[in-house]
Amino acid sequence: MNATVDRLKAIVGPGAWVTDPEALQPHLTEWRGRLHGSASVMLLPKNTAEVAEILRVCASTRTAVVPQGGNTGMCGGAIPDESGTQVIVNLRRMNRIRQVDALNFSLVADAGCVLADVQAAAREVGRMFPLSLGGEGSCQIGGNLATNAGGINVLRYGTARDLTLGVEVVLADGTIWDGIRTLRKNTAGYDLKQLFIGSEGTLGIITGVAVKLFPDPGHIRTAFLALATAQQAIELLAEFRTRLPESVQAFELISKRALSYVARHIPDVRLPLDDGYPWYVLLDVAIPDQSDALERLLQAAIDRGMVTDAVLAKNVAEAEQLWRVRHSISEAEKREGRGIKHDIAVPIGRMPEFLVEASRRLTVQVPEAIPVVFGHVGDGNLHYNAHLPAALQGAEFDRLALRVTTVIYELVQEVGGSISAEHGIGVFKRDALAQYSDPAELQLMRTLKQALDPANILNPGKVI
Ligand code: FAD
Ligand code: 2HG
Ligand code: ZN
Repeated sequence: MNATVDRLKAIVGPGAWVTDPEALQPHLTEWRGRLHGSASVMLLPKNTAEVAEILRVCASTRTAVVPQGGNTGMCGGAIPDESGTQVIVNLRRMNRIRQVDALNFSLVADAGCVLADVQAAAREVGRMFPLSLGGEGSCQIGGNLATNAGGINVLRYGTARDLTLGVEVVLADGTIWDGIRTLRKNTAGYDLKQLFIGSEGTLGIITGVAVKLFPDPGHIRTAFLALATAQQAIELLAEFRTRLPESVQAFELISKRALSYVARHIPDVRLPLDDGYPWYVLLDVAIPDQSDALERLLQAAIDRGMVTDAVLAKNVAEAEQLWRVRHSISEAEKREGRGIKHDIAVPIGRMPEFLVEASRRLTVQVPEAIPVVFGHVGDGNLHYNAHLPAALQGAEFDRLALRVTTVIYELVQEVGGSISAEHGIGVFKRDALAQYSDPAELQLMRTLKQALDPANILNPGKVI
């Protein structure tokens, strides 16, 4: 092992590897501290050729590699196992914007570019890169593609998969596949980029990306609403989408408990409305500055009893304050204690029924569970998280947590949903994927893994 590590260090050169335990520490655990691994070295390659050389050495020595971006992932996919034999390849030094083409509405970048920097590069040429999520100041565009990230603007612009035009990938044997294309149409054979998007580092290391840009949507109006039922939120969404076609960019659902956790744990965030209402919606609509269409729609909804109370941001600073509330939920939940996360997708029309039935079953089957629900309701994506009383620890916690998860995932199956909408599988959901997938689907995934990584050196133990 030591000889291999020496060879790998020599590839990246002095200053571009980490073995010091203290410096390694943040890279050996995920942000909630739920998983702790060990690694012989973390390598920080500066270009694709170095990544290829690293994988050639790892393939010949059968050394396992864990690709790592900003380490903001939710499923433990970027964390090495406990053996101490795995090597982390962190892409953070590969942070060059390679090309921005305003006329072609495209951008090409190294995979290690931070998402916020990609957004900024697009803005500089009057364009917009719409992928946006709470971790955007730390996560990398390569990590976003590797997890097929979603976030708040999927409703209008799609997921990372929809936003990708091409990828550059280093394969398990060190071969570089230059799949960087900035074309809107390309039917020359299989669409190979799709294999790597959402593969969480198990099929190749993404070293470069080509993504779609969009026209600047112009003026965005942001509103925070209180509602009596989730059903009203779904109906309101359909109405807004019909009355303001192609304008609704974000439509987030927040439960009373999620909001109350923010109030309890995030001191510098001010709640726009009292936290006593059952449900809240936070929405972004792209409409011209002088238009009062949003006000009129909201007033009509209030008059019909669809919306109980509403706050409209008067300027960008107020809109940012409203979004801070939403983006603080994960941190607030973390401070509340150990949560049980379920990042599920359900058909939007069945969401109200899902919410009522999930709550009913949990009350009967695991009365200790405290649901903390929020999510990107416009995409049918709920974060149906749950907490258990703090007194429950160890095996007792694990037993009840499994029961909660089983209740939720079984219902997800029944309504034709998915156990992972946008966070991926990693290690946390690997067993659930095996349990809830169609056997043919799983076998196809194994066949792909075997074909692309026969020695199983790419992020072993993750996804399948
Ligand atoms: P990492 O966490 O480093 O890695 C994630 C996985 O991708 C791992 O399996 C890793 O091995 C693999 N990987 C990373 N880089 C590469 C690469 N270059 N090539 C191959 N494999 C690679 N996600 C959403 O979808 N929507 C949200 O709204 C959202 N909100 C979030 C809010 C907060 C506060 C946080 C902390 C996270 C949030 N996330 C959200 C999670 C999201 O999936 C990640 O933030 C992001 O997409 C992962 O990027 P990363 O660079 O941090 O990847
Ligand atoms: C979000 O939408 C993220 O804020 C995180 O996807 C969800 O913490 C979660 O469960
Ligand atoms: Zn989310």
